[in-house]
Amino acid sequence: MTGRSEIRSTCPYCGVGCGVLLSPEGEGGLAVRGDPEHPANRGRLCSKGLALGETVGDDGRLLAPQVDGAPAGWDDALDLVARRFSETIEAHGPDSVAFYVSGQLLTEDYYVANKLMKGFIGSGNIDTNSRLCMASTVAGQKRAFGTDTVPGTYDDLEEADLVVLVGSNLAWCHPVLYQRLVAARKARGTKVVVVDPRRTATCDIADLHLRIRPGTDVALFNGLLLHLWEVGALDEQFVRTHTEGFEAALSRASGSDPAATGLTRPELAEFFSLFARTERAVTVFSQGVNQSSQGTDKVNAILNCHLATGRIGKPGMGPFSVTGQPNAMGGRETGGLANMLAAHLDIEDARHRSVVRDFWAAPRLTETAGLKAVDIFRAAGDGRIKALWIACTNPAVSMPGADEVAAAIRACEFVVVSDMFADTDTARLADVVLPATGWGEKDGTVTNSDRTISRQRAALAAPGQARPDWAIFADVARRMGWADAFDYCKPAEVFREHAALSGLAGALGRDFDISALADISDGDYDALAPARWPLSATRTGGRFFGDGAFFTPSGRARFVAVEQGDFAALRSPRFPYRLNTGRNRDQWHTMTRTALAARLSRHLAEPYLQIHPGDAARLGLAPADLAEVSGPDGGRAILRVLVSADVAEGAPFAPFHWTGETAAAARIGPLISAATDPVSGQPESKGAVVAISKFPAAWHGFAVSAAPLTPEARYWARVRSETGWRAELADTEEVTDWTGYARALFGLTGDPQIVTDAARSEIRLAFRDGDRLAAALFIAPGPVSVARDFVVGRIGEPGEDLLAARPGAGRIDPGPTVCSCMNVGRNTILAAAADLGADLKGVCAATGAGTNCGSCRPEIADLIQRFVPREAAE
Ligand SMILES: Nc1nc2c(c(=O)[nH]1)N[C@H]1C(S)=C(S)[C@@H](COP(=O)(O)OP(=O)(O)OC[C@H]3O[C@@H](n4cnc5c(=O)[nH]c(N)nc54)[C@H](O)[C@@H]3O)O[C@H]1N2
Ligand SMILES: Nc1nc2c(c(=O)[nH]1)N[C@H]1C(S)=C(S)[C@@H](COP(=O)(O)OP(=O)(O)OC[C@H]3O[C@@H](n4cnc5c(=O)[nH]c(N)nc54)[C@H](O)[C@@H]3O)O[C@H]1N2
Ligand code: SF4
Ligand SMILES: [Mo]
Repeated sequence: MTGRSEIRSTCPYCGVGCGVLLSPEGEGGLAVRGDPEHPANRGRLCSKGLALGETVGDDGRLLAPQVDGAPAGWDDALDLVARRFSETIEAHGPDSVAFYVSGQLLTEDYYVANKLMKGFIGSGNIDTNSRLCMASTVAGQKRAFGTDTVPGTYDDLEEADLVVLVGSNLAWCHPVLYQRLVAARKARGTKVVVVDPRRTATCDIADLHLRIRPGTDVALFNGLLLHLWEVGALDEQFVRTHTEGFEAALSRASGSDPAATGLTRPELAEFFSLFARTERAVTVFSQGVNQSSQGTDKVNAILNCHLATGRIGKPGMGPFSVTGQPNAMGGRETGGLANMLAAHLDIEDARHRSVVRDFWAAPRLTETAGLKAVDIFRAAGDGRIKALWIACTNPAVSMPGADEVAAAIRACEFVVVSDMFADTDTARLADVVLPATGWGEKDGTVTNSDRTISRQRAALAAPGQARPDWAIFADVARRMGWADAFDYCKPAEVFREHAALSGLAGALGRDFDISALADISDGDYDALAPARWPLSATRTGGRFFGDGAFFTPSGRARFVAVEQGDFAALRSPRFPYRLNTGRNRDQWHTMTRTALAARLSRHLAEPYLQIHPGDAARLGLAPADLAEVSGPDGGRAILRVLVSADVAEGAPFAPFHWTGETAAAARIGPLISAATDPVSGQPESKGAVVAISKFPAAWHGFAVSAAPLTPEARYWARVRSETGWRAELADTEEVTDWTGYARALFGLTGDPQIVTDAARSEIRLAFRDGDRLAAALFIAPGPVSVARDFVVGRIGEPGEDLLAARPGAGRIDPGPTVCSCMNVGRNTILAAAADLGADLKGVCAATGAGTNCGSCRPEIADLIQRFVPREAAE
């Protein structure tokens, strides 16, 4: 039940698509709790969802349109955008313009943008950040099933006896689904296999962790297919009646060598036999599969094994692509990728095109696919694309070759960016920046990983002049001369049109059909409860393909013969390390929203390089040193060293969250090569070749401040803290005037109190505002060792002994935060564990850690297991 004033909505982060209940609290505040009635989460939320209330408000928001860096009125800005696009199309044709959009747009936003580009401008040049995310899955599913269909539902993870997680760090990236799996495993003893070269928090529940050599998934699943055939574990009836191409796939698979995975024979045998004998098996896959120059083949290697055993579309069985973004699926449903039409229809099919053309009364529907993300930016860089509109994504950070992408945006004649925030790395490069409303302020629908459509509802007023994306696109379309086709007043109108078009697709025998909602009233749209598609007169919710009916011309599923790749190409003598990249538990992508919540920055407050002890020793890197990482295309990053055997030798890991706003040199995008999968066009974001060396810092610093900091140093990283801001700093140049340096850093003019510890060559400076501490800076020749949370807590307090910089007597320094909901640090957990032993439940109960959303429980378990025996002995 909702409370009287609560508004039902959906979390804007991951593809789990959890329901939330929102209560506006006045002055822009928002209380958030999990919706007990939403089928995806049944009341649960993870740390990011729980902190949503701390990320709303006007802080950093773009409040008015900007043209050439100056505020402008909406009419002027929209006129300019429409005029520049129209003139460019007039002079150079429809393919001289492009849109680059996002899986974080709502379905209604996406529908309008896609209709404008493909139907009215008449080009296929609209692509989305889903190209960096789900494109390989889309391509793989289309090859096998004839459509981009996710066959199963979340319930399958709970009804399975075996869940294989391939290239998925579910514990951090889909935390609520992970919690559902943890609960199911407890109840029914589900076996869990994790296939990941890295040991992640997800491995906490793994019965078997297969640390494959990066990129060798095809060899593993080809080996599995062969094994299933050898031991007679195939569903021959299913293969014979409902599929085609099995022999070719099997024969190609027999050419693969599972030894290429680097796994031992017993490991392979255990996995193969577990899969062969467990009927109820679900294979969950994510970016370790998709983000690869062989991503589509990896997807098909997995699908082949499920088709061969007939384990698809039945309770507890099936391949399951977990989507990243909240509306990755809605984007696919509206045709937001350059090679798709709307409603899962195919651009290359003349009949499909004619249905869409007639439905839209489109003057010049595109006949061909457009440029994919990497190619859009290449074309913007070399002048083929002359007008580009980027909405709801931050490509100057997240694209491979991000430095070239930034240069291409700069070089392009006319660039429009729609974003919530004024100062993103991408917005700063645009000619026109349009203020968009964001989560909490906008209305529409999203589709999660298991095809459940949920409403996002507005609970707060739009800040300044911000407007919803669908309305901005429609306004420009009207100004370009298509007033009737874009005459929308509200998202419900867009949704009805989208649902009606899907009915035509359904009539053509396609999977995506929500025609039951085509006549939904405004009131029913407002009240729409989460519902899984298909939703038509003949089909409601449920699974696909259990009946063996596929969407290919023959009605049979296709096995795809896939070959294990050649990984020698990925190695280079000058760049001998293979950099793996991905996500942190408490940050979302380029941090524009999550960085607003101080507690989310406590978990991992700095960009880091996780590197194997053997590599670290070879490179002369000690824990907490800084490493310089460089790539063949000139990309460079400076990252904090985390020495850990969780990563394999030669294959370090770095999160890609940091931007030019949050760090001096920690964007990972410039290190990633623009090599893409030949079928899907998805970049290889998980395998950059890099060189690593120690960053020769002359000094390291740690700064805290009540006001924002402006660091000047070759290395810095800043985040919000509970009392203001904190930053890590380092440089190779000595500083002679620390007082002057600190004044510039903090924007303060007063005289600091200075303590110099000559024996350790350390300097500490503190600024006061009256008797309260306003800012402090700690400088040391090596990594600064102060109790950071303690120092952060002193800001705004009457400061007596801060420069001693050790926690006060009798006080425990809690250490870096592990549990962000209950704010419990590592040292607190280790202290409790030293008393209680390796008892996860006891430690959680004693400290409060892990008792709310539970996202941190794998980490607590890991800490206890790995550190207690040693630390207790010390
Ligand atoms: N906290 C948080 N959650 C998020 C997001 C976020 O930014 N923050 N983003 C969301 C989005 S958009 C997405 S797409 C999802 C991504 O969710 P995931 O795909 O689960 O996350 P990643 O960390 O990108 O990568 C998953 C794993 O792939 C492994 N891997 C690398 N190379 C290989 C390989 O060759 N084979 C195999 N089998 N594994 C490999 C990596 O070691 C990594 O642990 O997360 C969503 N959820
Ligand atoms: N190295 C490396 N690179 C990667 C990945 C990786 O694993 N490794 N993962 C890739 C993947 S899977 C993904 S999904 C991408 C994500 O990469 P991006 O899409 O670039 O990341 P976000 O930070 O989510 O960018 C969303 C932008 O939209 C803004 N925004 C939020 N809501 C709204 C809205 O309602 N309207 C508008 N107009 N703007 C809004 C935000 O402020 C932000 O600037 O990164 C990809 N890049
Ligand atoms: S798991 Fe967390 S981030 Fe994902 S939708 Fe649910 S609350 Fe949001
Ligand atoms: Mo993603």
